[in-house]
Amino acid sequence: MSPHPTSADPDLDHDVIIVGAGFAGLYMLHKLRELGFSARVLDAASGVGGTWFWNRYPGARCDVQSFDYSYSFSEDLQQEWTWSERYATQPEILRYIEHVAERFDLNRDIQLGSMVEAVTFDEVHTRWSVGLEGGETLVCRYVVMATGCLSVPKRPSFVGLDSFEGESYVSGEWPHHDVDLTGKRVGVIGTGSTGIQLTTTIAKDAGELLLFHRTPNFSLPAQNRPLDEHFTREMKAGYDQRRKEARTTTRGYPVPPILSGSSALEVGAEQRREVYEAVWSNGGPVFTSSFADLLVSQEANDTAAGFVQSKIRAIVDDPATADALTSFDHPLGTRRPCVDTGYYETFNRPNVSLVDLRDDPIIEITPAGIRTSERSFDLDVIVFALGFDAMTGALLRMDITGEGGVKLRDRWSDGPSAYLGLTMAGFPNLFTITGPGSPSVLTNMVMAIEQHVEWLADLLEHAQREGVHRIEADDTAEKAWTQHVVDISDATLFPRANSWWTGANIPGKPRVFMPYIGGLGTFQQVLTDVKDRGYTGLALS
Ligand code: N01
Repeated sequence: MSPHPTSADPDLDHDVIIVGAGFAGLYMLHKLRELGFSARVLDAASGVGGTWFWNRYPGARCDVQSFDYSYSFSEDLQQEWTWSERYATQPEILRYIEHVAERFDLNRDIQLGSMVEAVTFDEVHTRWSVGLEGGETLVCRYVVMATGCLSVPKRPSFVGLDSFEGESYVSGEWPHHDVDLTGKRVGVIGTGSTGIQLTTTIAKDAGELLLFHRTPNFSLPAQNRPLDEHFTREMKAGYDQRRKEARTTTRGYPVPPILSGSSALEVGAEQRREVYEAVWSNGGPVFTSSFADLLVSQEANDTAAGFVQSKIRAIVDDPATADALTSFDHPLGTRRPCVDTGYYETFNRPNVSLVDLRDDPIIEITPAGIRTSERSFDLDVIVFALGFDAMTGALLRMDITGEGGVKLRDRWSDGPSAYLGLTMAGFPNLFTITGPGSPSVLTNMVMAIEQHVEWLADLLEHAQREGVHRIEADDTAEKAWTQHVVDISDATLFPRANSWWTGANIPGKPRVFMPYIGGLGTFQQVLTDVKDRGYTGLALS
């Protein structure tokens, strides 16, 4: 059994409380245990898995390739586990997470059914108290928020919502029992990654499916396929090398060699089209990496957007539906592109229709269905796929109080600010995994999580060794980093879109581009540099 630092302070229940039992919380627990810290994970859910526990709607699947969207910290684990498809389904990912929890004996330190409500700093004793729904309070030296970037669903707030007499479901709170949609008249609201996956899957069962669509999103073909033994053997033989390379990339996974890397405007139209065709056929979200300048030059972006539009038009039979699906209001890639298997083809089915909300918005939910400004739709089932209060939602849902009684909610009233996406001035010993200001959602989340967890574990070990009890971001360093995150996003096309990356999807949320756009590899260099220079920007005392 490893040493137990809490023995130095009998008033602590644990050295570290970790909030969240998803990919981040599990790895943080494992890492801290290895270092001899006592740690406990709290999660409101009845099982591990985080976002993959909750998002069990029909068709839920990851759009990062399965062999990349998985832990790299254990060579044994990655050799043992075999993915069945190029893009894993939610049930398979959840099985994987459950397997990891068992394999590394994590469950004994995970307390499920535990909703954290208040997290309060005690500046006299330099410790945090973590209050749970129901009254239990735990005291610890450090708090790690592994609360996820997409863990608070945007709930419907339509007029008349409660009057609906049929069944209704929120995608991020899908029930654990089977939902039989066979032959029913189903309305889906929302056409982000979730709505698109739902639509493609539900259309096969529903008697009639109406997709209520407001802003067209670009969707790219996954080109999903089963992974055969030969592929898996080859992949595993080079796994270690692939992961090493992944850590240096922008996206957190290697992109295929067909990508040209040059400017889209430096090549002729025919060569450009060949590149787009090749990347389209290869599939996945890497389409926006076809050329180096697609996300910084509108002119370059237009060439890619035009290609995708022509593909959609070639697939969708009904011209009015194709028009609605291709009237994009943002450059390709400035909202997270969706990745689909047959989304556009779905509109050629006789039981599927698109309801364009742009000129005919939803007015209310009625007992019978949905009423827009011009029409009424009778429905048996309504599915809300409205997205998430991303990146800050899970943190601000808790009442987090730092030094001097300052609330995180107040500190972030104009938008989030954090040093390296990890820690905030005035909130000593509190850390966020993949928080605002880190690459997180712009990359392969699992690699981003590992990067943050490993750096934080090193920091806590350093603090332990040096007798440091208090770690806090320097206000100036935090502001400088936050400004840098904004400045580099301003140099791109990203801020032009109303995306959840900017908070634009939540009424009243401050509009700030939240993730660090510089990429996982560049961020690693920043983290390494900060550490090598003795944790610059942090006050250790
Ligand atoms: O959410 P979204 P999501 N009336 O915010 C519409 C990850 N993810 O859950 O754009 C009518 O993208 C809204 O319309 P508009 C992935 O990172 C990954 O789909 O505001 N419509 C939009 O169409 C993804 O980017 C995977 O006009 C309303 C939709 O709801 C992120 O999660 C799978 C509305 C929300 O789209 C979020 O995706 C799933 C209203 N009042 C999710 N309010 C994979 O790995 C909202 N909408 C594949």
